[in-house]
Amino acid sequence: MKLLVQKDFDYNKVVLPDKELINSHLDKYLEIRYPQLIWESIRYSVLADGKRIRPLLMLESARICGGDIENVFPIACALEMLHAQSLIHDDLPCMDNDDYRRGKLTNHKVYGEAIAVLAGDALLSYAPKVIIKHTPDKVDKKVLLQVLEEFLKAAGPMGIVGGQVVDIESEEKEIDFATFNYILSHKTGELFKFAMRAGALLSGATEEKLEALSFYGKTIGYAFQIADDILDVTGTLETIGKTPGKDQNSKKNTHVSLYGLEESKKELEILCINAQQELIKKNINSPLLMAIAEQIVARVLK
Ligand code: GRG
Repeated sequence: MKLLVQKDFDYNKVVLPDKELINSHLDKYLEIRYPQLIWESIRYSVLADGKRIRPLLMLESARICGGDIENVFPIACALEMLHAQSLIHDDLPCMDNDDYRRGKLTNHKVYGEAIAVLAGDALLSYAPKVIIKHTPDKVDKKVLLQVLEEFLKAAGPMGIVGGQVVDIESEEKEIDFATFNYILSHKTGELFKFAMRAGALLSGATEEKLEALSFYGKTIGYAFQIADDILDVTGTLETIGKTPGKDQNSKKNTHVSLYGLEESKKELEILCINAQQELIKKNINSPLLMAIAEQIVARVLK
């Protein structure tokens, strides 16, 4: 099986309108209030130039399930806020200790550690508030509650926090595949899976479609982390927007440190092929989802 390439599909051009809509909603939700300093610090990180891959996936998942994307923006933006929070905290001296993120100085380098911690904390509690306050009334409350529960699960010790804890615990240790698998699927896979599930749930998807989209999300999320591990070795500050070589310096268990660069590239491609094939098998027609799987591979080969 081969990775399917979308001919004449200009990814950046196709996603631009949605990216602009996501950014304008984020800008609106994060208007500056009192105390100004915390909102400035939050806006500095959230509105910085990120790929917005998670909210883009959520919008597409809703579209292909026949949903109204107006219902999805608050949750898509809350997910981007949660992601930004994880980046702010991940960059702190007590975690990965990085000076650069999204091509500029990290939050704590500009605002200091105390405000960076608080910006993360504030985002974590403000994001669910955005979901509750801004999701249109026409969304079924039972569905909204399920989405909210899945959001909080993905954000907490059964999701991204759990992944990060096992990642930290495993530094400088030999770990088995089950432990490594847990790290990747929780640290990164959970937010991708949630993106696909939330879009589908809000759009009344059938159980079969929901399962297929969940599989796609968790598979490309896992692949995305392998790509991130590869780029930590092969990328530069200019291409990845953060300091390369951090994983090796902190003796982290990454796909590359465990299996080598070539094996990691192969595994990345296999996962993205599997994600594409799942869509084909379940008759889910989305040139964008096909292209995203392809882009994850293309990014590391550039
Ligand atoms: C969520 C409560 C809570 C705590 C966070 C710090 C932490 C716990 C988790 C770290 C998780 C982490 C940083 C995983 C790496 C995921 C990853 C590949 C990030 C890069 O994502 P991109 O490439 O970044 O989408 P942009 O900048 O484009 O958005």
